[in-house]
Amino acid sequence: MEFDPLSRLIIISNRVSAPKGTETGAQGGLAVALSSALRETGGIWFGWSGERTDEFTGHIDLQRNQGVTTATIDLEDQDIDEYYNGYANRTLWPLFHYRVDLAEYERDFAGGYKRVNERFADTAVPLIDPADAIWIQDYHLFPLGEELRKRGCKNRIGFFLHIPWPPRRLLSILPEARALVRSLFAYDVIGFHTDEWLQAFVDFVRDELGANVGDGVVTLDDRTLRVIACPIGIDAQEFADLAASVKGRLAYRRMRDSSVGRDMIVGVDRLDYSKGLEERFLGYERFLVEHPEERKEVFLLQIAPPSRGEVGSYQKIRSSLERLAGRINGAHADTDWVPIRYVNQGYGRDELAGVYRAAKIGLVTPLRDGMNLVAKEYVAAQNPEDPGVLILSRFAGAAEQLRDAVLVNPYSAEEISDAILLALRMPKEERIRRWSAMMESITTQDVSWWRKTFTDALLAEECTPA
Ligand code: GDG
Repeated sequence: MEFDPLSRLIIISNRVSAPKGTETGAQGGLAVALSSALRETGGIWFGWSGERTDEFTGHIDLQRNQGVTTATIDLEDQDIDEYYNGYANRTLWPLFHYRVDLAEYERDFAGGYKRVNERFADTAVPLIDPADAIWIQDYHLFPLGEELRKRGCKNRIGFFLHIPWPPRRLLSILPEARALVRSLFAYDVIGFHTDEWLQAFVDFVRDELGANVGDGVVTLDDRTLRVIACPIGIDAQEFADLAASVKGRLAYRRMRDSSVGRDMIVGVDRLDYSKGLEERFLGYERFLVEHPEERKEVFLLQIAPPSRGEVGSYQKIRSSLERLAGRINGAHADTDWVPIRYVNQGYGRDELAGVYRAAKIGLVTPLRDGMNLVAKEYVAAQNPEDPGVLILSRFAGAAEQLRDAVLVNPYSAEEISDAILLALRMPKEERIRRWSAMMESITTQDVSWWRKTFTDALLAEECTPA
């Protein structure tokens, strides 16, 4: 189904990433996908500017850049502390990534989360026309659909969750779990990356809320909600082109020159405890110990730009990783070789593409991940005639599609070590066979497919009757 020319798309997410100039790779994959959806359908991207204000006024900053209209609001310090650093990143993120030990439950956080969702609804409502389709993104904004309905919004409203949906017993630990999940019945469609996350959601609404479960739909009282598994993709062709761009080739050459004939293993992750970085370093160390003959033939480049630095658990993971990298390098380095190059800064997407292409192994071992785009980017950047090997955690959503990666349990140092050896010794024909199958999958289900699949499902719904 194509977009009705009269329906605009209103995308609402925590942060808004406006197209910035024409520099290649200035925007992330999701931002590019959402911007291109808006360019095709017309509409608005609404969310927090990332800026602070002394007093929330509801003032909207409307901008138009490269055919995309953005509408942003500033938030107060208390909002940012309780909603963003608090409920979103100290409560929901750890719990939804199975880290019950790190999740904090404070009523102030829950209160701030509710208040900011109300503020989003209050300010967004005047921008919405009756024929618009609304698409809300991610765990920061679970209750926004319900808040919009309370304000009389009868539009089709969809929600996409970018992180895992946890098992029922885990989610029950959240004091507000039942009310929060009940609020999701305000939506018409909810999308998840995988069947596993979708099924966990269905289990919760059936067993905890008593919802009826049908074929792709769940019903609670008078509300029926469609649920779909719709894995996010990347723009695979664009990423392959980035690897071949001038900056991509320069980065490739620089990495090759500095490798002096050794095989590079690469990891690229936001510095986050869900990404399994400590376990990865330990698995790599095990490889060095178990295979002393291979030691100086390889090195690990870990790129990990810091994120969410105001949250204590992120400060902790940063310092413990620094210690661990220091210890491993101290124990194993030689005058002419350092086993881990650990880099805390970010790079341009074009440089990143060149780095991926120069790596014999992409080591992507999150303990839990909604999807994981780095795995797909690594595949897209490879040389088709001599591709590297992707080692991928079986607990990343991407493992449902990328069955031809070398799949590992990221908690097992032995499995990581075995996988590295297997990848280093893998014959070229097998590397090409595995890569071709993965490339086919990420090209078919790319980011445009994701966006279209979700918006088609949303547009197939009727507007909510009065
Ligand atoms: C959430 C979910 C889901 C990383 N370092 C640099 C850089 N990156 C880019 C990567 C990739 C993106 O950041 C990270 O995406 P991931 O999917 O790997 O992980 P999250 O940030 O946790 O994303 C995840 C995703 O949402 C989408 O639904 O897949 O499961 O957790 O694109 O390339 N980009 C640049 N420089 C860096 O140094 N330019």
